[in-house]
Amino acid sequence: MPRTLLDWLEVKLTTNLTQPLLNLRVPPPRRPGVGPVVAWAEGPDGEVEAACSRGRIEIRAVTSRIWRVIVAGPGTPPYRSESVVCLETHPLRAQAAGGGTLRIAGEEPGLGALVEERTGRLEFHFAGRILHRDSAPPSSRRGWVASRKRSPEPELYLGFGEKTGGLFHNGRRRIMWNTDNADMGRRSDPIYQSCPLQIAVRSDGSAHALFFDNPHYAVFRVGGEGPNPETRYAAAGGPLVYYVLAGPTLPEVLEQLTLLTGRSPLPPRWMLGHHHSRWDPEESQEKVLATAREFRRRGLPCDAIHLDIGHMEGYRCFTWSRERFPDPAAMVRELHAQGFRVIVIADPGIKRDPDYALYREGAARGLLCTDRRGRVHHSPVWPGPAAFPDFTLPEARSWWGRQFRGYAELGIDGFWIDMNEPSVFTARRTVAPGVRHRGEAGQSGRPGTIGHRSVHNLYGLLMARATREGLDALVPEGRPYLFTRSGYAGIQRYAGSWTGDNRSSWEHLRMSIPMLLNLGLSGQPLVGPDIGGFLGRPTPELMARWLELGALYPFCRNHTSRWSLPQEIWSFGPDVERIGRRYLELRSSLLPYLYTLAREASRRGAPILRPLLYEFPSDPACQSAEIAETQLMLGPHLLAAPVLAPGIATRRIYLPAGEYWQDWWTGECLPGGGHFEVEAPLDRLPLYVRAGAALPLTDPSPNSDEAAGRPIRWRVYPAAAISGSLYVDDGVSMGYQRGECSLLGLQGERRAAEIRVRIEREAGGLSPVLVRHPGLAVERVELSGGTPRRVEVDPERLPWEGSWAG
Ligand code: MIG
Repeated sequence: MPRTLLDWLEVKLTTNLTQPLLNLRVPPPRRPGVGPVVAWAEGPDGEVEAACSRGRIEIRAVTSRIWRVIVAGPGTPPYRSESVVCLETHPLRAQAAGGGTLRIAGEEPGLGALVEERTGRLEFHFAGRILHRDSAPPSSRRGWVASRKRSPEPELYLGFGEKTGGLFHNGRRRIMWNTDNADMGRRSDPIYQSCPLQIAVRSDGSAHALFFDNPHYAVFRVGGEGPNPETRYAAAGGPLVYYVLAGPTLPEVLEQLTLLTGRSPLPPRWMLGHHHSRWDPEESQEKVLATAREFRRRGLPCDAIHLDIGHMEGYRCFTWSRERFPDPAAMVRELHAQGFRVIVIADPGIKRDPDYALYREGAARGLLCTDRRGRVHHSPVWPGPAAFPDFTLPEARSWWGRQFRGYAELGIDGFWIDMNEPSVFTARRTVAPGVRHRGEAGQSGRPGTIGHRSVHNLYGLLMARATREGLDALVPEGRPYLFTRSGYAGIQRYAGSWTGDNRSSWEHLRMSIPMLLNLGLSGQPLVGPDIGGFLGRPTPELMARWLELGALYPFCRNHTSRWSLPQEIWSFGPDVERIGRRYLELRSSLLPYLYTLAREASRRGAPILRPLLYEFPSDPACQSAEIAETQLMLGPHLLAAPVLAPGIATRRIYLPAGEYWQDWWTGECLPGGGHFEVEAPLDRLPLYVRAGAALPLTDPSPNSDEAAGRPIRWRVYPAAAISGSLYVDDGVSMGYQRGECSLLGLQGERRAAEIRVRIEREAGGLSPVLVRHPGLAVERVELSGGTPRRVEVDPERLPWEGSWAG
């Protein structure tokens, strides 16, 4: 058999067969419930505590609309979270309600719970409707914990972080076990990240969610499509903990989730530009510089160049190959001079090599994961046998964080952390369950006593935390960018994500939409897959379509594997290059809008890419899978309906109700609330602006720094009500935290033949009009589809007022 075929078979067998079997854990069919309530009381922090015959139930209001339930049984350890950062408590009251139930109420009228005293089963209701009720008593004991909940109404289920397949999880099994699935497809589960978050959306568009905060291996049997869907959840360790996020709208669910698990900090503006990457077996300084020069020579927008593991000396992290990267400082200088930022990869596997200082130090100081007997554990990865930092240990985290000093001194601008499931080259694809971690002081009685299984799903999150904290200490006044492959709920506090090793196929192009939408709904706004696909070679047609959609990904990076051919935009011929240029320029001109969206995500948790139902919750068409999975909103104003199959020149699209939608390319206005067959030749991404939008735009530039030096045009799409916002700051420093920023709101209305707009400062200390700093100036407000006859704007004063008489 040819070698490549053998390799392929091996990957298939280990990832699709052996790996799931070796990691599989099957919840027992039934476990005894927590037992009848024997006593209850209101606790000192306003929580309600019910003592049951086999454990206890604690209910606490974190905010008036976020309630936490802990069911602790015999032998379950205390609850501790790496994910939740909000520790407020609001008072709850308990009251016997007759019929053997206990009624629990808090500050939010209409949100409450009933406890069935005979069984400990809970029912939650909000605004006169039942959210869910336990269909079996909650169970929490040593070993597995379990919960079953039924909804009285049909629901669509979203969330669960990074998953392949479709947007809705109804009827699916969802496994929480971070896995380097080297050959993922529509049905692969689990993959790199875990997020035990189930969002429910009802037919009227109302939304609520359950977040089961538990990093153990867990299985969801997600409720199906019937009238009373039941979701079964079980995790291989306790206690049973879940948060009820009451909504009642999707934006509020996101606000609640990200209040709880934290928000993605404002990225540097250049992060929103176009990134280029390649895992090149012959990666070298010369090749990197040649690629960068080619981008500039061709005038294609590009903001960042990424270095993969080929830059290291024998895959030793934090080293440079002397032969291939003889002068990294000179390389970084030249890249910076050409307007590129530089991103470098880091892997957790530390080569077993007594001459490698990092390994020696990690081993000597006890900062590496061990086996049961306390000896350093090794598993094979790229450098051969390697050891793994014990990121559960605070000293190991700060040690790891300090390793980035050399990169920081060179001026490296960002980092990607990979292989942090952790992924190893054995049939199990991760380190053995016998591997031990030490944890925070006091977390385990003795050092080295936390089994890997209890922290496996946290390894990527903790590596991201270590890296983020290290970078923040090394570059306190900057915003070094970090993104990760593995993660757990809350990862957005430390890092953005890319979605791992996809394929150059139409299926993966299509799958990227629901994947990114669900990541966004799980609290992660800054996400993107490898544009063009990591494994395999896209046809020119697929590459063109991917560049069109990719221009709207929050994280826009072209990346490919060592087994693929070069995937630079120009390597597919002049047609693809022309199309690539057009869409990268589109992205570049949208930068003020994208940056405003990233700022909104950092404040309220709102995703950048949104399913249509986020913006149009009560439009039933937006809940149909076909529309919800193949169309998307970029923020509140732009709707795209990308082409996701070969050989297509027109596509059927749905435009939700609204005054009109304006075609980005032709300016034609289509009425809202209907299906249309629209032109979609190879160079056309169907893209529409919502009536009433005020879209901040700029002229396309080779990189975002230059774009930021250009004036902003605020384009108004007239409608009865007009609104938009614009956030500006210097894009790179932490000055925005001291008020060196400006958030402007544009409001307007159309009355008869006149359109009036008014711009006001909503936050921040800078007036972008008065401070004529490049990139902070709004040059003009323009009207889409016409030239105003009269514009009354006083550019020297805020608020602005302008009007068009037409
Ligand atoms: O085992 O660093 O997903 O983006 O190029 C492969 C080499 C290791 C996997 C990442 C991919 C990266 C590659 N890495």
